[in-house]
Amino acid sequence: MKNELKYRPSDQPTGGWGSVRSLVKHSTRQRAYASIPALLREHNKPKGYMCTSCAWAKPGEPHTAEFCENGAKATFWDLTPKRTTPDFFARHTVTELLAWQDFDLENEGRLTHPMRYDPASDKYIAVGWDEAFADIGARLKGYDPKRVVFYASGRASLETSFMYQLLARLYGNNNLPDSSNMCHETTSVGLAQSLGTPVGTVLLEDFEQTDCILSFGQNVGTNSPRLLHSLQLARERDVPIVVFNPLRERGWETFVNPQHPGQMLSNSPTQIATQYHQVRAGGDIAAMMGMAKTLLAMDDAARETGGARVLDEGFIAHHTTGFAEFEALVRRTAWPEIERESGLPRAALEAAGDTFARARSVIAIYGMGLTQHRLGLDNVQTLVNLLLMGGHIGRPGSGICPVRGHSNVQGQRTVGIAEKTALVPLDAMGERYGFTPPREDGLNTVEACEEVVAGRIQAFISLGGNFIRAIPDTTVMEASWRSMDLSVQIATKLNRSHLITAGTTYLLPTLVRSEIDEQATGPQIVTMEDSTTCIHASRGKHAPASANLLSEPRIVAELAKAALPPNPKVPWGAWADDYARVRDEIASLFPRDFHDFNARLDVPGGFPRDVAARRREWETDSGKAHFLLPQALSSSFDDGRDPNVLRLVTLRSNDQFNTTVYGYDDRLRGIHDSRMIIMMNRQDRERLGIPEHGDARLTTAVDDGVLRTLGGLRVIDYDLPAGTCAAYYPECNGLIPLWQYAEQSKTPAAKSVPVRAGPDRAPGSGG
Ligand SMILES: Nc1nc2c(c(=O)[nH]1)N[C@H]1C(S)=C(S)[C@@H](COP(=O)(O)OP(=O)(O)OC[C@H]3O[C@@H](n4cnc5c(=O)[nH]c(N)nc54)[C@H](O)[C@@H]3O)O[C@H]1N2
Ligand SMILES: Nc1nc2c(c(=O)[nH]1)N[C@H]1C(S)=C(S)[C@@H](COP(=O)(O)OP(=O)(O)OC[C@H]3O[C@@H](n4cnc5c(=O)[nH]c(N)nc54)[C@H](O)[C@@H]3O)O[C@H]1N2
Ligand SMILES: [Mo]
Repeated sequence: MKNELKYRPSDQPTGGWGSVRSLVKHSTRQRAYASIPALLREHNKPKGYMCTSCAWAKPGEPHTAEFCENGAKATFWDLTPKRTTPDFFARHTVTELLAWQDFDLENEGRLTHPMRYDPASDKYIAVGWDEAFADIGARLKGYDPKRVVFYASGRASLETSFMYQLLARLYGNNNLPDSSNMCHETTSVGLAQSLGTPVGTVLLEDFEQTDCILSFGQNVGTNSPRLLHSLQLARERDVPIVVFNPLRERGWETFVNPQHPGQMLSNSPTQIATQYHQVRAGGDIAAMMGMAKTLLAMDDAARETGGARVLDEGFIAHHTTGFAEFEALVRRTAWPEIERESGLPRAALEAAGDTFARARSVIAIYGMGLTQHRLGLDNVQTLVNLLLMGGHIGRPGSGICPVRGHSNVQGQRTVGIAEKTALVPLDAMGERYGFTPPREDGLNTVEACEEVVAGRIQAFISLGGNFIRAIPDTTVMEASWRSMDLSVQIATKLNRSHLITAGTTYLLPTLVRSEIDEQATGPQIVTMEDSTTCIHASRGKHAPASANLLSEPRIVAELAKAALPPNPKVPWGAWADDYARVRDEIASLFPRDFHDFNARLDVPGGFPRDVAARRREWETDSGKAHFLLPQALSSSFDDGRDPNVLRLVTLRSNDQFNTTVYGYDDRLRGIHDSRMIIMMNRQDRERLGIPEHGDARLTTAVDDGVLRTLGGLRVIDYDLPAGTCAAYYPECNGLIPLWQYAEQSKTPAAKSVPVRAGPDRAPGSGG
C-alpha cells in the first residue's frame, strides 16, 4: 500500500512537546511502555546501560532524563514485546518477505531462535545452536581464508569487537570492513594525515568554554539530539553558532529543552544557529576557502593598523607545516569562483569568517555532509586548516568534533576492527596468541562489495547491521550476493540483508545492550567508546527477549571454537564466561588507552583515550600538524556544468536509525506518512517539468553502462539551494554507483549523487 504524503513546513522547535508526543506514540506502537521508568533510571546513567542509538558523549553528571526522543525510540524498538518466532517464518516464504518494507520486517519484533534458510521450502527453519555452529565451523574450515569477510556494524561492544577481529586474524585474513567505512572513515584517514589522530579532539567540557561553534553537514536534532544540551548552554552564554547545511534543519534552528519545565511551559525555544548558510551540496570547500580568505584579509588589516591579529602566528610557526602553501592557494582563489561553487554570497562568508576571527576558541562540528563526498577528505582537512589558522586545536574550548554514528563504531576501530594492518598491533597479537597474523591489508566495505560482485567471496559473516541495504548499487549487489556459499547474520531483528540468501544462510539472534547478559561468572558488563573518545561501561537491566538468545561474545566464541584449531592461549569459552578477562586482553594489547581497564569502568562520564593532539603533540610523520591543500573547490562527482544534473543528498529522517525505520514521519522536516519523497527546489522542479505535488523519477547521471533509476518519488517544494535535492536513505541507495566513493577513504559518496530528474508518468512505480 502506498501511503499518502503529508507535508507542512515545520516551524516547531526540536525537543519540546513534539518530542514528548512522539515518545508516547512510539512507546505505544511498540507496546513498550514498561521500559519508560527504566529509561529514566538506567539509560546512559552510571551503573545503567548505554544508549544503542547515537555515539554522542554521556556526561559525568547526567540529567534526570539522559535520553532523547530518538534514544527512546531505539530503546522501545529493542524492548518491544513483539517477537519474530519460528512460527512467523513458517507462515512466510522468503520470497514473500522480500516484498515487505524495511519498517514491516523489523516491526515484527525481536528474533527469538537461530534459523537456517531452507531452499526447498523457501523458508527459514529453526536450528539448534550446536548444529549451527558445527556446520558454520566446518564450512569455514573448507574456504580460502582470503575469500571470507567479517563485517561489523558499529553497535557491538569493545569486548565483542576485540574477539571478532581476533577470530578473523586467527582464521587468516584482515577482511574486517565495518560501518565506519561508510561513515567517518573519511575522518579517520583525514584527521590522521592532518593532526596525527584518527579521532576528534573535543571533550564534552570544551563546550562549556568555547566561544564559537561551527557546524558543517550534521543534523543534530535527529542524529545526536543530546548534543543540543551543550549547544543550548553555549547559546545561553551568547556563543555564536554558525551552520552550513543545504537544508534548514530544525535542530540547528530552535530547541525547547524537555528537561526544562519553564521552557516547556512557556514554549519559548532557544535559538541555536546565529548564522545559517544554505551551502549547495558539495560546496563546503569553497565556503571554507571564503572564510579563510576573510581571515587573511582581516589579519592583513590588523597588521597594518597594529590591531589584534587574527592568525595565531606563534602556533602556526611552532606547530604546523604547509601554511604558506595554503595561504597562497587561498589568496589565489577568487571570490567569483568561491561564490559559484559554494552557492553563497561573499557577504555571508565574510560574516562567518568575521565571527570566527573574533573567537578565542572555536569548535568545529561535522557529519556525513562532509565525509560522504568524492573530496570528503579535502572537506575535513580544509576545516582543520581553518582551525589551525587560529590555533584552535589543543586549546580548551576548541577543537575538531566529528559526530560519529553507531554507539560504538569508533570503539570497534580502537580495539582492532580494521582492514588496514598499520592500525593494529599485529606483532603483539601474534606474540601473545602464538600465531603469525596475516600481513596484507584486508577488504574495506567498497572492496568487499567489488569482490562479491566479482564472485570471489565465499562467505560473509555479519556482526549486526544490514549490509546490503546500507551499501550503494542495491540491484547489482543483491544479485551478486546470491552466488556466495555462506551468509551468517548475527542480528536482533529481521532485515532485508537476511532475505538475500546465499547457498547456506544462518540467522543468529542475539541480546541487545539493555538486556541482562548472564554468563557463568554472573551478569556481565560491556563497554563502548563515545564520539569524544570516552569509554563507558554498560550493564543490561532487562530480561532477554527470548531464552534462546546468546550474547554476541558467546556467539563469536562459539564460531571461533568451531572454525579454528584449539589454541591454549586463546580460551574463547573462558572469555565468554567472564568479559573482564577480555578487557584484560584489550588492556594488554592497547595499554596506552586501556591500562587498568577493569579498574576504570565507572569513571563518571567515561575515561578518555589518550589523544596526543589535545596536548598539541602531533603524531604525524613530521611531528607537526599539517595544513593540507584541497584539490578543488567542489567535493562532488558532479562537475556542475549541466544545469539539469542535480546533486542528490541521501539522508536520514527523524523516524529512523540507518536502515531501521521506526515510522514514516520526519516531524522536524514536516514530512509525514511517506518516505518515497524527493525534496526539491521549486525552480528546479518547474524547469524539469515536474508538476507540483507530482511524482518524479531520478536517474543517475553517469555513463558507465548501468541504468540506475527510481520512480514514484513524490516531489516536495523544499527550501534548499537550486541544483541540490534530497531524499531518503536506504530507499535511494540503488542510485549510487559503487565506484563513487571518497578518494582515499572509500566512503561511498552518498551526499551529492549526480542525478537527472523528470516527471514520473506511472505514479507509484517505485523501484
Ligand atoms: N536518530 C538517529 N540517530 C543517528 C542515526 C540515525 O539514522 N538516526 N545514524 C547514526 C549514524 S550511523 C551516523 S553516521 C550519524 C549520521 O548523522 P549525520 O552526520 O547528521 O548524517 P545525515 O543524516 O546523513 O545528515 C547529514 C546532514 O548533512 C547535510 N548535508 C548533506 N550534504 C551536505 C553538503 O554537501 N554540505 C553540508 N554542509 N551539509 C550537507 C544534510 O542536509 C544533513 O543535515 O547519525 C547517527 N545517529
Ligand atoms: N545512501 C546512503 N547510504 C548510507 C548512508 C547514507 O547516509 N546514505 N549512511 C551510511 C552509514 S553512516 C552507516 S553507519 C551505514 C549503516 O549500516 P549498518 O550498520 O550495516 O546498518 P544498520 O541499519 O545500522 O543495521 C540495522 C540492523 O542491525 C541489527 N542490530 C541492531 N542492533 C543490534 C545489536 O545490538 N547486535 C546485532 N548483532 N545486531 C543488531 C538489526 O538486525 C538491524 O536490522 O549505512 C551507510 N549507508
Ligand atoms: Mo554511520
